Amino acid sequence: QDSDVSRFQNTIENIVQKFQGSSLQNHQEHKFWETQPVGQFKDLGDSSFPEGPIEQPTPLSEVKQEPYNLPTLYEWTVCDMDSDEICNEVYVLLTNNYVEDDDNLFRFNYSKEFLRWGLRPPGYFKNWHIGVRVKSSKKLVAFITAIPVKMRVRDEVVQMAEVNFLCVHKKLRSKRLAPVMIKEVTRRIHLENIWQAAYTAGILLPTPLTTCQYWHRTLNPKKLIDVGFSRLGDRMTMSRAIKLYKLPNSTATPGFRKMEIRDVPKVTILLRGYLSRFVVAPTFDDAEVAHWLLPQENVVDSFVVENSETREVTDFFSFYTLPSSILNNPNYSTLKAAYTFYHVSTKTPLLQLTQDALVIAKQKEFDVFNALDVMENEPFLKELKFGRGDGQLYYYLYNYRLRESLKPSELGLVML
Ligand code: MYA
Repeated sequence: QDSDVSRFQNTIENIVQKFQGSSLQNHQEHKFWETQPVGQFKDLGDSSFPEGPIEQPTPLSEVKQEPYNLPTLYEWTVCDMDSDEICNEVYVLLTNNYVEDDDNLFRFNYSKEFLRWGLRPPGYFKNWHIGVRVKSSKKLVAFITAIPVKMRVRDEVVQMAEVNFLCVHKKLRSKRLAPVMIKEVTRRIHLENIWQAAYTAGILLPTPLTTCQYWHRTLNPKKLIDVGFSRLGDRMTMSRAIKLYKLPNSTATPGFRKMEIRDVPKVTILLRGYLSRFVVAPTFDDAEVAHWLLPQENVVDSFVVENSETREVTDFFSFYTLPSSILNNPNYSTLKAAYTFYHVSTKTPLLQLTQDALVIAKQKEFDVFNALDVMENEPFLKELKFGRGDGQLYYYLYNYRLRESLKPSELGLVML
């Protein structure tokens, strides 16, 4: 019966998306996206297409060898993230021009250490960190990146790129620079003989793999209310809110400790096992687990649960640190936010594991703890007093079609 219900929900979703799609096409064309190998709104619900690549690879010799043309005032640059100076230029561009919430109260403020972590996983390509400069002043005005990832879709592992950090300076918006940047990153990915990609965006494009939602767990109610992140509901007072969101002073799970390098092989096994349950999920090897999950101050925090007698690692939890700038507030400049990353529970209930993570995040003075409704997150969110955020996060695949869109719980992928 459950699967009937979910099939029904899927159908409804498809109808809603179809409606949004057709209304979008009436009001807004997708001049660029209509030319790309992605599912198109007009084809939604048509199950006659086979699953898998939309276009076949072309011989590498037929891939365009020279970069796409930019408007004459601009030039391409590779952003070498090893260089402090260039890393700083990227940081400044993103800090001033990257993603804002719908009300323009907050803007993501990825730290330099975070950008270096996020952009240099094992096997990364330097020339996939692409910038655009003004020729005359050399000012960095746009950016787009990709990193390699092995993604499993059902039973198939597909080498893909994850595309992220697309940003065009506010003064250069709506000049069709983004499509050129997307084509250029695509070209460089093709040159590595990779033909698929995954990406997320807060806007609806043709057409999502799934539509997810952020949930937020208040850790510092006073500040969140002061800066307009949350509001006191009816019959809620500040002192009640403080009481409601209070957390224990220490973690509850015996053997809960920071992940160490010696845990890597065990965590890899746990994570590979867990991620195999989802329809779409990355597959990580030891080197990738070490890169993505070993704790790094102010970047990523990871914990294991180790049985004190058997020394077995049974559970794992991680979150990453992504502050937001608070725009135009006289009292505060930064919102300190933690985001759930990957986790595995085999012995400790996920609810308890997450509660322990909340305790740690509170100790580390985070203001809010965010989670997506992907994987098996949904059930614990309500229990742990997360509130549903507004706005959606859409996940996309490039040049790979699935018969129908997924439920968030069928997705095992978290992107930064
Ligand atoms: S998501 C984060 C995106 N960044 C921001 O939101 C930061 C603030 N905004 C900006 O910097 C600009 O508004 C951006 C657009 C740069 C986003 N994903 O140049 P335009 C399409 C995909 O005139 P601008 C992230 O980083 C738009 O629908 N397409 O617009 C993942 C329109 O096309 P069409 C987008 O506002 C990125 C065209 O661009 C997005 O000046 C994944 C308009 O261009 C978006 N977020 O600049 C990229 N926003 O007419 C795709 C707008 O058709 C990767 N557009 O509707 C695809 C895989 C590639 C690799 C494949 C390998 C095989």
